[in-house]
Amino acid sequence: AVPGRYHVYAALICPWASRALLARKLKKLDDTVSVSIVEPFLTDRGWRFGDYPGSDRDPINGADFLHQIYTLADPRHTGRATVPVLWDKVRRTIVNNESADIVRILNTAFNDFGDACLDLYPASLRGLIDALNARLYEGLNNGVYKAGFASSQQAYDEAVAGVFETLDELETRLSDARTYLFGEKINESDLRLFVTLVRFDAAYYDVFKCNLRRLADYPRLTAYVKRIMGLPGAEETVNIDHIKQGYYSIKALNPGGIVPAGPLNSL
Ligand SMILES: N[C@@H](CCC(=O)N[C@@H](CS)C(=O)NCC(=O)O)C(=O)O
Repeated sequence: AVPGRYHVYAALICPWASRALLARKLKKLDDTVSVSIVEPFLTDRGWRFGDYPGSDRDPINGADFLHQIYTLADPRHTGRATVPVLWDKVRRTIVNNESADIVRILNTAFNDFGDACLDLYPASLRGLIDALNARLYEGLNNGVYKAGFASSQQAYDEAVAGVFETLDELETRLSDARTYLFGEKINESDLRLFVTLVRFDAAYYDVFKCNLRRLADYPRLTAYVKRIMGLPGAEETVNIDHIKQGYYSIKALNPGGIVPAGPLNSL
């Protein structure tokens, strides 16, 4: 991999895209892999580039909508156009559009240019990381979406119970004063947990009805989120305005489109 060849298309509302953005920052790849951020509202035609504060135009392909990037890569593409996208400027195509893969690509493919000492998926922990990732996905990353988009009371009840069981468990896990989920070194499980926690009070608590407790009610998880926010560059991957604008623009969940004023002190 060479500097300048690759580009990430991302949305700051999107937790999946944000884990790729956070990996890029922590691996110190700002100058190696460029980024464009779409506007926070998912339109009828999908993600759009534009002038909303904190968003970008597309300097690479001049696209107005993300689906144009997918069509450039494959003219027959008709499916969803999701973020994140890792784009190859030389071959003019999509390298990968799965955030889990993109995090691992950023972790290993650019070590001549970024921080080679940081390993987000160390070989000795892979089994444990995979197992925790699965738990985080089920209970939190996807758990909040299952609660938010539940179409029956029972599905909602089950999902929301799972969300708070997972949060309780993680609060306990951090009770031995460890810095990160696996001790003193951050890895990809932390990235996955962080992106969901950082959206919790501003979006999931209300829009997704995950309102048994706030993140702010979990002292250790709150401190953990602030700790990761304090890592160089991490804060640039978090935009509470985009998160609120994005989630509250989901018509099925918030037909009037009103974005609430609070919460105050949301990180
Ligand atoms: N498998 C993807 C999922 C990404 C994803 O679901 N992105 C959502 C935003 S959070 C998206 O772009 N949705 C666009 C659409 O549904 O049209 C990943 O983890 O990278």
